[in-house]
Amino acid sequence: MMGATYLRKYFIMGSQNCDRNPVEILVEAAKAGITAFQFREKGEGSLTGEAKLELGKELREICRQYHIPFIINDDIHLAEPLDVDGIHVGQDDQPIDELQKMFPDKIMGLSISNDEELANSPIHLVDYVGAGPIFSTKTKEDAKKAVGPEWIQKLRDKHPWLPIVGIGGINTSNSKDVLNAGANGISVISVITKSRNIQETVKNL
Ligand code: TZP
Ligand code: MG
Repeated sequence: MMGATYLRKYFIMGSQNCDRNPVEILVEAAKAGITAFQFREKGEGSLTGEAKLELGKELREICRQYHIPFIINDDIHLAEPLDVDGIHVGQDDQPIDELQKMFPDKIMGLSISNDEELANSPIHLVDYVGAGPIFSTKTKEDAKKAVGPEWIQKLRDKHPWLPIVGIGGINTSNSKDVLNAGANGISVISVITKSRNIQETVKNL
């Protein structure tokens, strides 16, 4: 698979996913070789307002230091203050065509969970698609049905050049299945935030 190498080991996190300092976790993950980062501060226990902005700034600086793209989940009002490299949205967020006009130079990522969503998505306007949940996950409360690596294969057959990153329940044992199905990379939350050895975990993803 060529191109979109930044998708290979894409770490997603917010403070609500962390049992210890998120700044330390991101530094360890960056040193270990993650290729992209998404700040996803949402759900139970997440920060809001000024605290969210302040944490975002710290995480953004780490990404700058390690030359890792910094992508914001949903919060487009943070795109400017955090000087983000990209924006990731879901099916129920602001439409991609509007975002593309507002932020023509930023990486645009879109979540797609099934055939119906695929049919209704302007994939010609996105830089990559987040496909999943591939496996079942406890990290996202409202996660849709797990689709399995076969769905990546189907997406890949339909769209040979589309940058695809798998998401949901991915760990060091099953990441190869996602890559072998045709994904450019894998995105993970808990396997890194809960790892006792981030160096090893990232290496084995
Ligand atoms: N979208 C679909 S599954 C998921 C998101 C944000 C959570 C992935 O977390 P984990 O811990 O890697 O399963
Ligand atoms: Mg969203």
